[in-house]
Amino acid sequence: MPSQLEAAMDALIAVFHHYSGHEGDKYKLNKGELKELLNSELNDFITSQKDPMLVEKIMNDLDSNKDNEVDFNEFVVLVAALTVACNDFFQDQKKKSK
Ligand SMILES: [Ca+2]
Ligand SMILES: [Ca+2]
Repeated sequence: MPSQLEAAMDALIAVFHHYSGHEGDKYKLNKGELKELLNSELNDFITSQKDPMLVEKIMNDLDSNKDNEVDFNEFVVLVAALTVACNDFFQDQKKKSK
């Protein structure tokens, strides 16, 4: 049995490759693939931002080597940032409920 963290890491890799394999480079997300991933996997986050340019902005922010694709290294930066934001949110909620 993998630990919870190992299962989460496996899931992260599986999700990335599920979308990155659709077009072009199998190991990178182009803008269309990134959009699909965000809409399917992070729909609450995307809709909460109410920003039609959000995918473009995320793409620009993440694509640190400027090849117009998001590789796994770039993708984990997004996941880490969102995870930190979620953790902050839960800590705030906990403080408020005390
Ligand atoms: Ca691809
Ligand atoms: Ca890139």
